[in-house]
Amino acid sequence: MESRIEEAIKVLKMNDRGGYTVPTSRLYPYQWNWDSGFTALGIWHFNKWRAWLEITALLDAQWEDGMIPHIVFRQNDPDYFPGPMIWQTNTEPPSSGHSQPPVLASVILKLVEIGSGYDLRKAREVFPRLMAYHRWYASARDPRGTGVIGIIHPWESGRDNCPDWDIGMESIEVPADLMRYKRRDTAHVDSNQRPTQDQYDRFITIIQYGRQVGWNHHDIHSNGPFLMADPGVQFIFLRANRDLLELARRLELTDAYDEIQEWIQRVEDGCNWLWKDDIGGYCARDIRSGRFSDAITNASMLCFYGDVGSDEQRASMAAHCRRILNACRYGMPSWDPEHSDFESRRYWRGPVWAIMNHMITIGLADAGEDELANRIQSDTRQLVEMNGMAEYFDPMDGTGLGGMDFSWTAAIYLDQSRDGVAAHLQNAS
Ligand code: 9WN
Repeated sequence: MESRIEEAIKVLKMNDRGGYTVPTSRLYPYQWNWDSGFTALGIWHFNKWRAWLEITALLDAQWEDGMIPHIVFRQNDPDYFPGPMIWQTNTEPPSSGHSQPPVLASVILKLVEIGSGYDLRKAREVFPRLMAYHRWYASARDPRGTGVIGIIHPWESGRDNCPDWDIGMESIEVPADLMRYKRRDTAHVDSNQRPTQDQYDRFITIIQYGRQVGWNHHDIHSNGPFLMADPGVQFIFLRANRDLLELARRLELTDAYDEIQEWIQRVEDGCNWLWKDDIGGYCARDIRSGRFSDAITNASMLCFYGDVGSDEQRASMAAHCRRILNACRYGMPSWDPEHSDFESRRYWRGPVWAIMNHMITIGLADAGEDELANRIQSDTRQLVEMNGMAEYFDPMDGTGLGGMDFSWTAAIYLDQSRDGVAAHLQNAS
């Protein structure tokens, strides 16, 4: 029988479209930003130059202002909605109009840490692009320098239909002249596992607004239909800045230190704005109204990855982690299973995601929370070993859900099994 390692390598090769990797065929037929970051990490274990090609292909789509878009459309594919004609960003290559969680610097630092001179050389080549990307995040997503990063579309969080966004989504008025459109996702995946129609209308309303203002990000931040603080993007950006600083040190790029240190300080200071006292944890928050979401998610749990909080705050988050893990069979669910809005199979409203587990595990291990880190790492492994490379998993019974043969799940599995991959490649040669 084919081992899961062989299967994971096969999935990544199968999803290779010649220089970039799709998350899975049909459902997601383009290159996605954070998917490609994690995917490069997995590919690296069996093909180093191809892993770097994944990264440079993504960077090839970087906008002049530094933004790395969330989707790069290298061809038109009728299987996905909304495609390039809907976004109308007028970029080469065509791309969507906002970004995604900025994981790239952290992935690149990892490749440098486990790699060789080749990786260091490639990292040097892309370093200015990473600086431009972080500069864009720090200005376009926090133009007033508050330290709180605002996302302008739930898709920018990568956690599309999480209840975190319900407050921000409620206040979006769907215009009478909303473009007519036909969804494609529900033709590939059971609609019970996907966002609802009402949510889609609001997703498209934000895109229509972006188009109307020519994707002017300062306008969208000030006046757009949606602006929320996401613990996920906040902590991932903070971690990415810390990792970028470490990368600058390894590359001896001293000129970059001050600017990166400023970003770190500001974003670190901003994190407390996401602390909700009565929950005793970090929650998403609407930037304009100040209203909080009211549950702990897998993104809240990235506080350790961002390395934030007082001793009391950390203790409270670790206690939430323990409680949530006790409430489900496989952690870390994307929404608190003890909250009434929990849905174990609906996308980001409950299911477990391997990439989130990967970052949560790193953070918990860094914080010395080894027991929690081990539990989550072992759950991720078990889920893949039992049910293969699914897009996401039911935290109650482990069922694999969404798209199958999914690149980032395969990539995280390979990264977790790196010794096994090396042995496998040796046997195969
Ligand atoms: C919209 C590709 C992407 C992931 C996101 C995930 C989902 C897209 C969609 O798929 O989002 O970007 O159409 O549902 O939520 O995190 O990057 O895998």
